[in-house]
Amino acid sequence: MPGPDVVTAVAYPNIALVKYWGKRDERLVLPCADSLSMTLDVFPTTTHVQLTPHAQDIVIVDGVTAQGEMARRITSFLDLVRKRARSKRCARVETRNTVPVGAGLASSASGFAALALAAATAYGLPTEPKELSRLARRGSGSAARSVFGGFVIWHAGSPDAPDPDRSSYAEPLTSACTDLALVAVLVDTGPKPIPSREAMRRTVATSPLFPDWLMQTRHDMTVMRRALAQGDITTVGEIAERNALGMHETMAGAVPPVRYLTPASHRVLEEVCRLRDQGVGAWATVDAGPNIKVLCSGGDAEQVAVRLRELSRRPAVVARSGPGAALYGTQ
Ligand code: 2P0
Repeated sequence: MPGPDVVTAVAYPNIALVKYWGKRDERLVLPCADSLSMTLDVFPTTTHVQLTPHAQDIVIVDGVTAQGEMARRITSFLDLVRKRARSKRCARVETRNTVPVGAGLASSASGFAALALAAATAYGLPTEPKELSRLARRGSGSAARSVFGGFVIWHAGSPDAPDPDRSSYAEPLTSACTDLALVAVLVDTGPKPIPSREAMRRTVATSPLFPDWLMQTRHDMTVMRRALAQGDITTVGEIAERNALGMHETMAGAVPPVRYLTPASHRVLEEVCRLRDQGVGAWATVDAGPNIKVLCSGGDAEQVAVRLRELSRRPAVVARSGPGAALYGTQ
C-alpha cells in the first residue's frame, strides 16, 4: 500500500484518428506532422512515484522489476524531470497497466502520461496540462495526447520556431461527435514483432511512400477537424480508416517491410466492410499491432461488438471518450 508521500496518477490510452508516424527529431520526440486522437475510458494505467534516498531508481511494471529498454526509457525520463527540477533524488516508480504492454494498445501513451503527471508532481515541476503534454511527449510521442480527455490534437510544432520543443504540445478539441464509440477487438495480445519506435524510424528512413503519407495525413487532418466540429461521424470514420490503412501501407514500403497486420486482423477488417455493406456505420482503425479498433456510433456499439466477438480472442471491449490524466482522487 503506497504511503502518504507517494504521488499517484491515472491516465487512459488514446487512439489516433489521424496517426502520428514519423519523427523529425528523435531526441526531442518531435513529429513530422500533427495528429489527432480520442482518449478512451477503458484500459487505464495507474502510476505511483515516490522519491527515495536510494542511489538508483526502482521501476516496477505490472508487479515485475522493469528490465532492458523499458527500464532505460523510464529512467531517462526521470533524468529529464530531475534535470528540470534540479534534483538528484532517485525515485521508486510502480506502474500498473490494464492492457498487455507492447501489443499496440497504446500502453506507452497512458503510461508516460501517468508517469509525467506523477513525476512532475513528486519533483515539484509545473503540472499545467499544456506544459505536461510537452513533458509527456519526451517519454512517448502519443503520451502528449493522453494528458487530455476527449478529442485531442498534438501539434507537430515548427522546425523554424526559436524553441522547437516549446512549439510541440497537445490541446483538447471541441467536437460535436459526442456519440462516437470505439470497439476494441483483441485478436492477439502478445508483444509486437518490432517496437513502434524502431518501425517508425525505419519507415522514415527507407519507405519511398513516406513523403506521400505526410502529404495525405496533412490533408486528412483538415478534413477530420471539420468533420469533428460538424458532428459528421461518417466522414470521421472514413478518414480514420483510410489514414490508418495508409500508415500500414507506408510501413509495408519500408526496407525490410514492417508488417503488424495478421490474417486475424484482415478477417476483422473484412467483417467491418461487410457491416458497412449491411448499412451499419462502422470503420476500422489500427495502430502498431494487429488489434483492430472499430469506430461507430454509441447506439451501434453493442451490435458491432457482438458481430466481431467470434473473430476476437477476448470479448470485444466498447469504449467511449474518456478523461485526461489526473492525480488519484481528483478525477
Ligand atoms: C499514434 N502510434 O498516433 C501512432 C499510430 C502507433 C501507430 O504513436 O516513439 O509509442 O514513443 O514517440 O507514441 C505509437 O508510437 O512512439 C504511436 P514514440 P509511440 O498513436
